[in-house]
Amino acid sequence: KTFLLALLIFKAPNSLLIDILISWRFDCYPERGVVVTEEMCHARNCCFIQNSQAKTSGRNGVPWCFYTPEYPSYELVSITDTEIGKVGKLLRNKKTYYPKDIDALQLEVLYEEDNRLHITDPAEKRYEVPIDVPVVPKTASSNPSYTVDFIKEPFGLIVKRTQTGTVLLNTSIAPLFYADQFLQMSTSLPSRFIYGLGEHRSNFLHDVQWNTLTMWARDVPPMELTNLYGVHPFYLSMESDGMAHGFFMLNSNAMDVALQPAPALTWRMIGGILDFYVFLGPDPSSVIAQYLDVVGKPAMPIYWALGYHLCRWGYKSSDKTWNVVKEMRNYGIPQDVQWNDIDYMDRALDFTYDTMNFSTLPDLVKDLHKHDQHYVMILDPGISNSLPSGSYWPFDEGKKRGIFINDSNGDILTGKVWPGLTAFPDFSNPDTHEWWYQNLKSFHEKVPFDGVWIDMNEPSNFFDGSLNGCPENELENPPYTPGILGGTLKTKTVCASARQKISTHYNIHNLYGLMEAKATESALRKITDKRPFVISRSTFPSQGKYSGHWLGDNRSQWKDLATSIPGMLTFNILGIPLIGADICGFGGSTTEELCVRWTQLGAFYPFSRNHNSIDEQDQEPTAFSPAARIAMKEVILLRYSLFPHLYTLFHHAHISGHTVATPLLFQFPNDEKTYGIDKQFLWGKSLLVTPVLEAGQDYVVGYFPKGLWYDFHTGDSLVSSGEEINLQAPIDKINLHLREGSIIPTQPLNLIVSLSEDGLAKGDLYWDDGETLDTYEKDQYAYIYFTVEQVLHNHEEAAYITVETVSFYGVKVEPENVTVNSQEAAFTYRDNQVIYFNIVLGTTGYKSVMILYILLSGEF
Ligand SMILES: *[C@@H]1O[C@H](CO)[C@@H](O)[C@H](O)[C@H]1NC(C)=O
Ligand SMILES: *[C@@H]1O[C@H](CO)[C@@H](O)[C@H](O)[C@H]1NC(C)=O
Ligand SMILES: *[C@@H]1O[C@H](CO)[C@@H](O)[C@H](O)[C@H]1NC(C)=O
Ligand SMILES: *[C@@H]1O[C@H](CO)[C@@H](O)[C@H](O)[C@H]1NC(C)=O
Ligand SMILES: CC(=O)N[C@H]1CO[C@H](CO)[C@@H](O)[C@@H]1O
Repeated sequence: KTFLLALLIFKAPNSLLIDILISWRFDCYPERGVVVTEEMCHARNCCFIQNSQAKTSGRNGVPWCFYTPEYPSYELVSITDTEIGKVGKLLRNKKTYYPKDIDALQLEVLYEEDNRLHITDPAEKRYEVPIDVPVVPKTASSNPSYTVDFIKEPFGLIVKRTQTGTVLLNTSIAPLFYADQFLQMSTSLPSRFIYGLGEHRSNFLHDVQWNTLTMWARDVPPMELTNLYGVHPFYLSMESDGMAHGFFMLNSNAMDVALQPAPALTWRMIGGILDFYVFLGPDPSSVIAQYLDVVGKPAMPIYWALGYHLCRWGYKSSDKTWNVVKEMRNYGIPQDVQWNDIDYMDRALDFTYDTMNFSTLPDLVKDLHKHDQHYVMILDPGISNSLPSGSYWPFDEGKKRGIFINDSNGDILTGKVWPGLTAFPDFSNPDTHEWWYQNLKSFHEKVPFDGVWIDMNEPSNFFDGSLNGCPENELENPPYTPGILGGTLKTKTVCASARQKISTHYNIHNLYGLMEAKATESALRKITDKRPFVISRSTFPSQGKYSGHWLGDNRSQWKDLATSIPGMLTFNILGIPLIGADICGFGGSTTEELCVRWTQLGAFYPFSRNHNSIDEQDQEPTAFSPAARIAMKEVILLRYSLFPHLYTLFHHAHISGHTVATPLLFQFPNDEKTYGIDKQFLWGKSLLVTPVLEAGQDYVVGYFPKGLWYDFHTGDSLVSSGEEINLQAPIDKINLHLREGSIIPTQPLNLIVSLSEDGLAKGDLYWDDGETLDTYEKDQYAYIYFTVEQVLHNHEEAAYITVETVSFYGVKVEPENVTVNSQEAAFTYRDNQVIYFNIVLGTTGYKSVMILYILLSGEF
């Protein structure tokens, strides 16, 4: 028998051989909570070697039960060329150990673009993820940067990068499974450097030491090794030579993604089809842009979204909320947005407010608007179903229109959330979107909110399944259940067998947050006729088109401060750049020092909100000592000064699929030392943020990739050979450095120019009215590109802009005079090679042009 032979091989007394093989063992018994025995393993025709490193099989250890190299799988029986690639036919003639194998598969290989390969299986009529992806072109890309080869039997697929020969995918390393409720495909990885695969709490760089990441949207305070709120089956992987590729599995079913040290990865999904894309980059930023070409680029945020947001659960009254706003004003601390958590609602009911304790809410919102501030409140999907008939329109009308999720008997499914027993809107039904819009619209007439925070949309349920539990069937108890927290699909959500318009909940659970965000976004467009502001807890690929995200219910502790950076970076590569953690932490009480450090880091979250839980100590900036308050105010002001730059970065995310908060490795892909960095990050290409992440520190060690850097605050230069540098970091300072060769616009409009060794620099500014929909698409914007071509002159074109000051960093010799458009300008030159001067020059209106020639003259 095959497995006996394999056993002999694996038991060869060559320890090196065994070591290598261990990392290449692919788990034949991934079921959780099972201690696999030899008999159980042999029943699956697999090899059994008990290993002391692993306590149980599955989850996170060396598998005891694993496939032999010749384990039966599909056979490729034909492959032919088509206009756009190839079609093949796969047949299986030996059953697997999961029910309902699909014996015949069609394989479609689509050479969609030079840097995008798409492989799918269109044969069987099965559930497919309902998100828009690009239409398959009619003809194949003319110059693909990849090759695709096949292994006939057992079937395998090999994708290589043409230029280097690097193997990006090799699926012949383990058998392909394709049963009704169990799809499994493994691939080798070209390196251990792999990123993405959200939403999990981990380092930015995933660990490949037997690390299984489970995906199933779930309400749980973030912790390691569990499935969290969102689902993102996308990874970015580094190759050698700084090249990178990406992989997107377009599947929304519950799944495990198992990483192992070979390095290799296994997709294990319990439904849908095999439909995936490979993005060839070749640099990491291009990989992300290519991924976002498929799922959709993020929306351009409304300008005030960039501001400082304040929120907490437990303000208890609108007057209390109002006082917070007034105190912020009194201390002159910038605040653009005030939020409320569920306490504003009457008995936690959506689309109501408590007319006793929140009686002044409409006035508060008017007052915010008068001060050019904005208001955002929470909404949960659960709609109370137990009020007297005729007293709660959202439920009565929803029931009438049949827009709620039904149980498998066809009755409205009853769950439990904050208001008690609830029904859940079925956002896969377009009628639900209309009903949701009408609810939002009539609430907006009472409380003219500016944005919506959608929470609890995994959807979260205080029952497992429903009030009446769930039936026993193959959807609730699939043959294989991924490593979901709680052990079953229904844990803390609705039954998998519940019925929704387009499919069973089993298939579309992970899309609940996306579909609710879509409904909310389109409702807000109609109500406000401005760019919608939506923040969602649960997310799925393409979410960035509709909403931002916050990192969930993190705690007020130093560790959570640090892990917010990997969370933020991961969501940036997943196309949801409007992201941040709750500043100062949500659960638990913060300390003053932690809150100051968190406000400093939070000033560099693309989405910057301080949010606190109920019954914890206050943590608004106004709640602390004068010294702490001032430190927080300073860094919030620093954020505000950088808005022109931040807004421009969001523009590039919207138009070109760039990241806003950027991992260092994206800018330095040839420097392997950057691959694991997640205690520092960049804004865009050039602004390096090095926060303090530990208690009691007045210095911080940061890595500086090779090159010339400038201290953003002083202009002092620093030359790094690619080394770690000790930086002073007193409690009132966050370290910020500007990479050579950049021009950063700050407000009021000042240009900060950091010259390269050769005296070059460039930068840009995107500017519009900050709120009109589709300004870029409608040509209602100014885009200004700044370049310094030589140290001696700077040339800019501008519109609707007044440039007031300019600073150049790295001017080696003091010029004799400075002229701006032939007018002499008074300037200040400092010993640290910084020159600073005022100019006032501007134009009004879009499409007008301002030309600015700056001449630094002297003996250089
Ligand atoms: C793909 O994997 C198989 C099985 O491990 C191996 O024999 C083969 O050499 C690999 N192919 C390539 C191109 O790496
Ligand atoms: C309003 O506030 C009071 C005092 O905090 C509290 O006792 C009461 O329960 C609140 N009312 C509602 C409806 O929440
Ligand atoms: C749920 O039940 C209602 C009432 O019978 C019906 O109108 C609606 O179409 C059902 N929805 C689904 C998705 O089955
Ligand atoms: C600036 O200095 C240069 C020489 O360094 C000189 O030629 C030029 O006339 C000066 N311009 C003005 C406006 O003083
Ligand atoms: C601050 C913090 O701990 N952030 C973590 C919160 O949880 C998310 C997952 O939702 C992680 O990605 C963050 O790193």
